[in-house]
Amino acid sequence: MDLAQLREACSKYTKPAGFKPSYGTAGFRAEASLLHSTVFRCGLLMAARALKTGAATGLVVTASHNPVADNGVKLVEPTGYMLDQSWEVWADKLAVAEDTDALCNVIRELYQQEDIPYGSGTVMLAYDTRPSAEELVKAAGSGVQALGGLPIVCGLLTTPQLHWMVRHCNNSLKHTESTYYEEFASGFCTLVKGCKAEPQALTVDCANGVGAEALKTLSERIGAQLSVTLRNTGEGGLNEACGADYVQKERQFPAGMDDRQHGARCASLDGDADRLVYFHGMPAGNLQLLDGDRIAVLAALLIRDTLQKLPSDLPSPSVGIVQTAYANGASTQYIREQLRLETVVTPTGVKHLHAAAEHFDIGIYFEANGHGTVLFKPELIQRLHELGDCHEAAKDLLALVDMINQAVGDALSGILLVEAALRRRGWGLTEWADLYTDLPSRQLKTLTRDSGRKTDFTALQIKVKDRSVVVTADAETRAVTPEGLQSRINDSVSAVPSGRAFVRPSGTEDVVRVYAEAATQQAADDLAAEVARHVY
Ligand code: 16G
Ligand code: ZN
Repeated sequence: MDLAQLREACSKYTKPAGFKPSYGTAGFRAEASLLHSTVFRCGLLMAARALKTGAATGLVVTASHNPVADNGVKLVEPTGYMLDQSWEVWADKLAVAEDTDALCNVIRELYQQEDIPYGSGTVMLAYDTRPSAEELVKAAGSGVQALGGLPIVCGLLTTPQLHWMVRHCNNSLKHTESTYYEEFASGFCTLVKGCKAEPQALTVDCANGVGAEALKTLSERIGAQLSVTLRNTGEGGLNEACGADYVQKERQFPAGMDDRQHGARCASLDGDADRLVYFHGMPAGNLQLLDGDRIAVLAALLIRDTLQKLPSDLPSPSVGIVQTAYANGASTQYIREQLRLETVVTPTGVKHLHAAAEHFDIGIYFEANGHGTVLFKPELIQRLHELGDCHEAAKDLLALVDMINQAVGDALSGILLVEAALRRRGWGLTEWADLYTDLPSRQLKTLTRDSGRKTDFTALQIKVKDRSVVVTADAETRAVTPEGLQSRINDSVSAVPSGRAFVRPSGTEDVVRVYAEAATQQAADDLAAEVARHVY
């Protein structure tokens, strides 16, 4: 490490006074103009991580579903997974270092404690469509170079594409954007080959984000086997009244989409295309949401159908589904009782679900918000390869491995997975939705005591001085502090038929979130409001 070069580079990216960024659930996010020093320091971090692991790492400049004025970073391990949790503390320490001296001290401490070898680490960089991207990517690159590393700018990509590229690069596989499309397209075409059902028209809300271009390219590669029409491809504001987060939380049709006629098949991506939800219009103009829970169930059905066709003398792989406390209780019941599969609940955030899914031969993980994927253990993939070309089922499972991003949740993979699963069953969204009926639920992030309008939850605010006073356990289903909070929640829940509720501090916003579920919508709304009042 050249100290003089490091000091000089650090002094060009000073941290705004009083700005205290924190790594949060999935990286840093803030108003873009505040982030130059943070992103520069993430460049330093990932160059060091590349040296420590002896492999390329990655960094994506994106703020996912946040408004266009925000930006952020997501950090990628050599495996393509998210930054190892043991290094989040270094990310935080670097990000909050007040000045160049303090920053150089943290770097020194990092090198000593982690025993970082000298050399040049490679960091692959990508960015989404935000106008602040160019400057921030430059800052990230300068951070990498300040530690003598090599930044490789891979360009405008979805977050999952960069995760996929880093993983493929470190596995010595072809890792161009074009290979990504080829592998996904070929996996999909194998799975739908011979299907009697015709491709169904799908309209996709691309959140005016980076997913629009990527999905266009992918669907062109696939050709007639996939029939998609793209909306919100950049003509409107990024994530503005559109995208997966909006549709899932607001239960509203996205801007520019009037596909309200009963049954029209629609889907939404989020701003960096790592989340996906499906929906369709119901009579009376209502929207029915098919969320991450339902994608997990559909994936499980497809996998079960395929595994049943494998030769019976093979040991059957373990299959499990990982959810969070936000998963609708009806989905968990369906998975356990109808699919007879194991379910595991973890705290919110892909890093937790991903780790739990790795315990299964086939681990399906999805958050209700549409973030998730299906992981296949390398040993299983090896066994499937050994079965060779003579088993259709093995070929189909290997096609799934090609088509499903093995690094991280990917909305493009998700679309192919859903479309292949529906087509193989000859189903529409109605049959998929009819598998089970969601329990009515309500999410609140805000509530003011004096709002008075019990059901207008968008206007409500939970005012907590410090969200960290709420500490949870048991995968966020139990509040450990403040004292007495959980017993008040228990009292409220026990009075409500099929009631369930929990509170947790958000990892991405300065709020406490409340979730409640009950036999009727009114009961779920009332329970959420009551639990929210306990949080004061
Ligand atoms: C981040 C997470 C997402 C999680 C959300 C929760 C990743 C890549 N993203 O967007 O999985 O659902 O945070 O947000 O892990 P919250 O903590 O504000 O509720
Ligand atoms: Zn996202």
